This record gives sequence, structure tokens and C-alpha cells, in this order.
Amino acid sequence: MVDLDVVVVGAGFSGIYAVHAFRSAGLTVRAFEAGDGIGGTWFWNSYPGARCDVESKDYSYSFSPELEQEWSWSERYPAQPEILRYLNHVADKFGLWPHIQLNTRVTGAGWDAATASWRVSASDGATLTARFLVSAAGCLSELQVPDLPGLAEFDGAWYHTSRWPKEGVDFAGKRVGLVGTGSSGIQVAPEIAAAAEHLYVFQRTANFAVPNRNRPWAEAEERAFKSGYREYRAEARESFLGVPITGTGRPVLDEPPQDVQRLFTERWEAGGGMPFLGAYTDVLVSQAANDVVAEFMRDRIREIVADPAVADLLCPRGYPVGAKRLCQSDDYYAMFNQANVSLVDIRSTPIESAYPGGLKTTTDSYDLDALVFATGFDALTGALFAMDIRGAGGVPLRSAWATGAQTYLGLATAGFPNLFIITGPGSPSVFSNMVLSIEQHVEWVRDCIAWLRSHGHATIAPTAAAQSAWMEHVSEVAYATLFPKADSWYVGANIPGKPRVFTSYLAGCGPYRAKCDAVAAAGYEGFALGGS
Ligand code: NA7
Repeated sequence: MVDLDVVVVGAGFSGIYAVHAFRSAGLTVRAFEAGDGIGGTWFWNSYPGARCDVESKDYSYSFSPELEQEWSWSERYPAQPEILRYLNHVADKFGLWPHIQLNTRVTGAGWDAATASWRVSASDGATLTARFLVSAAGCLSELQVPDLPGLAEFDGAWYHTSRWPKEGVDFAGKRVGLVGTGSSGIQVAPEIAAAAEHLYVFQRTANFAVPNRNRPWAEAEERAFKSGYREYRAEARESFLGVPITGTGRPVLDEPPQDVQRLFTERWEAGGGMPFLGAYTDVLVSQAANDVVAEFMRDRIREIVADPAVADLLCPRGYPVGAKRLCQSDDYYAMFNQANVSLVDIRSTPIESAYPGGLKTTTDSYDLDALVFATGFDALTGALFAMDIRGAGGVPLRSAWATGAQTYLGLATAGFPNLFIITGPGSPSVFSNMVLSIEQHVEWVRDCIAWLRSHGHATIAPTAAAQSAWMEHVSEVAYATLFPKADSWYVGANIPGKPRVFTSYLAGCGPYRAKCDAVAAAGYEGFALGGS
């Protein structure tokens, strides 16, 4: 006798919707969530300045027209506390709380062929069995802190942006060191600089950041937009990124330079990253085209930052714009004009160690009262490996993916029957509007489970052949672009020893959805079905 139909790991956007969708389909479900609240990414990343880089109207569930109409976003880009309030509202509205167990981490999951079920162990000591295991553990949840000699001896407090104290941190009168200048570092820096006596930004790689032009969402604008929400969502689902954006449909290299400057200037003034990278067809496939955008952005940095030496150090070079996640901020570059902010180049003079009073680079010492690490995550695979999943024959997922993640459609992996991964490697995932991608995956899994039941099948797993053909296709699409060229978390380059592979699917959300639907319509082509 199996305890549950489905165990869901995590209660962020994915887990919350999975609980709702599976329950609505008549399945018994329990979600385990390590945090003491729901929200996933938006629960953990509560550092000051945390904000989504996708607009509120897009970064929200589309499954309920009623929810869509009743919830009102206050700003163009939603800040972390507002997203968290939204997710709690969703859990209240759809009665999900009884099916979510907080403060509980899944510590192990093993496939038992004899009972065709997963035996799941949790940090509260409980074990239970479920027909299906659905990972909604997130792409960016396993944080990484650099292995810095002397950190344990540092006298001050140190923080990672992804484990920010809920009571907040008072930096008044403090000398603060910030390590990391990705999206998190760029968002938190101006907030720290506004409070601290001095902020030292330790930069290893300069990043491109475009303005948000964030603003309140006026009531009249919201009303007008919402009258066409359904049509907008339909367009979003079929779009490339899960967000409809307007490009010229032409290559930048064929355009008169003054037209290019005019369009980029318009988009810079309008704010947002996607309209920028999507303005022309060749920006993410041709280095020469990419250089045009990169130079436009470097010119803006040189305009904003008063000290030419600091501006020069902030100008990203050596990788294509967009190949590391394009950051968004209205005030990061201007912050360097403040007298209490210094930029430290740790590319040429790396940090060697921490000492009780601060950080030492190869050439200088910096006395600090607090340290903030915005050093990112073991992305895409980190959270899956952390829970020790063992498939058929007891094979650990970590071993099966030793040379890089292997999935079929990003949804499932050979040798791990009845395991589904929401927005995992092999799917558009982090290259899309995550909320719509999550909905598509959850609904596909829900329909798959219903189909298996109605057709008398107990198990499903991809065939090795279908999986390797899919990963080859993923790779072929990716390596025709500039994305794999940067040392980014997209390729695992930020984690020492991690195999360097690009596993996200870049052919676009619309075509990907069509492919998943076609596989289902063909009786789950590429999957082996078993048992009864
Ligand atoms: P990211 O984008 O991975 O950025 C991490 C930053 O930390 C980046 O600037 C790194 O430099 C730097 N880093 C990482 N390890 C070190 C060490 N050991 N020493 C110095 N500097 C280091 O993480 P975020 O949290 O900002 O953003 C993650 C995603 O969340 C983001 O892309 C959005 O999708 C939302 P590097 O570039 O590796 O030289």
C-alpha cells in the first residue's frame, strides 16, 4: 500500500502550483518545504533590493483568470516582499496549506521497483511512499559561499544574499565588503551603500546591467491591460521567452548605425533586459552583432560613472552580452559616484583570505565590519543532488549525471521511473518566464499521470535513446548561439569541478510546448511504460 500519489519537493512557484493542479486532478499530494514559509526563491532571497527582472504582469500565474483579475501588483517589476505576499494569497485562496509541510527537507528518495513507488525520507525523520516524485526544488536554490581561508576567524557578521536574516541587517556606521556582482550583488549594493559608512564592492567580473525604469503600476493602466489578459497570456505561451516582446525581425548588422542607436536608446529609456536582447535577430548568435550592443552599453556606463578609471573597470569585456544573465538596475552604476563606495578589482588582485578585521587581496588589506556574499548558486542540478535521489538499481542521480545533466524534454531522466523535474535541465527553464514554464510542466505531468492511470500503466521513464537524442538536440541549438561562451552558472562554470555543459533548451517556449504536447499525443513517445 503506497501512502500518496505524489510527493512534491519544494513549495515555491512550482511546488505551490503542483499541489493545486495535482489535487484538482484528484491525486493525493504532500509538498515538503525546507523553509518556514512558502515561496522558494522568493522566500530565501529576502535581501534588501531583491526584485524580479520579469514584469509583474508576466511573472504571475495564468491558470486562474479570477486570480489574475483580483490580484493587483503595485509596481512594474515586483519586489520580493510583494511576490511573497502573492504566493501566500494563492495558497490561502486555493486551500493549499494542509498539503504543504514546512520546515522539512527531503533528505533521500529511493525507487523501489517491487512496489513501483518512491520511498522518501524527510528531515523530520519520517519516511513515506509515493507513486510519483516531483522535484519543484528550483534552479537556483543550492547556494554557494566561496571557500575563503580565514572566514571562520572573521570578527564581523557575514551573510549570503540567499539566506538573509528575516529581521534585516543594520549596516549604519559599518564598513561592508560585498563579494559578487551578478543580479543579486547589483541589486543589494545600492541598498547597502545607502546605509553603510563605506561599501567595498569586490568585483571579479564586470556585468552588464540595463535600467529597470521601475514605476508604480497605475490603476488605469492596470485596468486597461487586464481587459485583454487572456489574449495576452495566449500570446505569451506561444512566444519565445514566455513574454511577448517586439523585435525588429532584422539583423543589427544590416541596419544603418543611426537607426540602431535610436532603437537602443529608446529601449534603454524604456527599461528591461529582454526587449534589449530581442531587438534584433543576430544579437545572441553573432559576436559582431553582440559587440554592437555591448559597446552601446559600455557607452552608457561611461556616461553615468564620473571617474573614468572606475567606469572602465565597470565596463564588461571578454564575453557576449546576455551570455551571463543580463542584470537590471536603476541605480547600480550611479552608486559608484558616491564618496562612500569603492570598487575593488579582484580579477587582477584576487582575494587571498579573510582575517579577523577584514579581507586581504594579493596587494591590499580592507578593514571591514561585515561581509556580504552575493556569490550565487550551484544552479540547475545542485538542489537535485542535495536530496540524494536513487533510481532503478540504487543508482544515485549524481552518478547518472556525472558528466552533466541528462533528461528527456527536461521533464524526466532515464533510470529514474516516475520522477518528474519541474523546469529542470533540458527545458527552457531559466531562459524563459519561469512562471509560465512552471505551469506548462506541471500541467504536462498532471496529464501524464492521468493518462498512465487511464491506460493501466504504473511506471514511466524515458528511454536512453530518446534522452540522448534530446540532449544532442538541446546541445546543437545551444552551441549555435553565444550563450555557452561565458563562464556563467548557465554552464556550471561558477562551481569548481562541475562539468561544463550547457543544458537549457533555447529553441523557444512555444516550439518546446508543441514538442511536449506532440510526445503526449503520440502516447508518450520516447518513454518506456511499465507495470499495472
Ligand atoms: P551569479 O549570477 O552567479 O553571480 C555571482 C557573482 O559572484 C558573480 O559576480 C561571480 O563572479 C561572483 N563570485 C562567485 N564566486 C566568487 C568567488 N569565489 N570570488 C569572487 N567572486 C565570486 O549569482 P546571483 O545570485 O547574482 O544571481 C543568480 C541568478 O538569480 C541571476 O542570474 C538571476 O537569474 C537571478 P564571476 O562572474 O563568476 O567572475
